[in-house]
Amino acid sequence: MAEEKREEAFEQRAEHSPSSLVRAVSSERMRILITNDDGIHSEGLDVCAEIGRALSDDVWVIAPEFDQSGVSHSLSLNDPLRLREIGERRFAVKGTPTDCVIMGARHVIKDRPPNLVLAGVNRGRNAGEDVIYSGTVAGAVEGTILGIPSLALSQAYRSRSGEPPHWETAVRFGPDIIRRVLAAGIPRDVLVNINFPDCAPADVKGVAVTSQGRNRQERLNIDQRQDGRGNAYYWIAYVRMRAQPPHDGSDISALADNRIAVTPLRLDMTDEPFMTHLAQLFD
Ligand SMILES: [Mn+2]
Repeated sequence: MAEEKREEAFEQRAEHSPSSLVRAVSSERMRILITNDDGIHSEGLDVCAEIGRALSDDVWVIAPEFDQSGVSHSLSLNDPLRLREIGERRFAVKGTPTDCVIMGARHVIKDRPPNLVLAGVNRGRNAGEDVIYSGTVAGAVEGTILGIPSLALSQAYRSRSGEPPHWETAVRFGPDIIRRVLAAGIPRDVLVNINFPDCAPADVKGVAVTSQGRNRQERLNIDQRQDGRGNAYYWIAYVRMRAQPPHDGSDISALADNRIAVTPLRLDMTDEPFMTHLAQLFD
């Protein structure tokens, strides 16, 4: 779809039902809930809080006790949630990112619920199908389900490089991008997934608004090993592939070009063309 057409469709939708546009309140009154999936002790969580404090002085951190990467949208139904107050406006929850957002909005700060949820900054990108597995994206999804404007933030990096992630890239560009997105307004039932490229701030080539790309699933692999008694055990592993992704306007291709990828994602996963096609089968 041409850019103008898309803009028109967006405006029509906004006009049609004004309530479909969620607008965040002015920054001095903005209450921000920060969560992540890497856990309460992760560096990226502090980076996210720093981004939050650039936007408002009312920042609450509620994050999982332990690393929850890959838990996706898990909800703890069979185990109790334990809440531990660590400091001023800072809590750890023995639970998932989804649990944390619900605990925040419906318990810890329910008297004045957050008007922005920031999830991250994840250690590693969440692009393509990563968003399906990601606990970081799930935190933003949960905020969106609760009607709160929500963004997921991830810092791409090569885990085997031995170099730490370029957190300074997220810190440098995060606040301005979030401010602009909030000023435009995020439609209801939509969240924004932001990925920062694996490079220093000076090497960032700009911001790209992107679609959700496709990872190469051949990368997924089972790594079989042997324990001390000769019994097999397994790790889910990713095989490294160096191929350059195609220039397809996706989050993955933007990151390969050192651009920041900003991807709007919908809660509604219905495939409308196929829905129409299926309906004809059952007429
Ligand atoms: Mn993670």
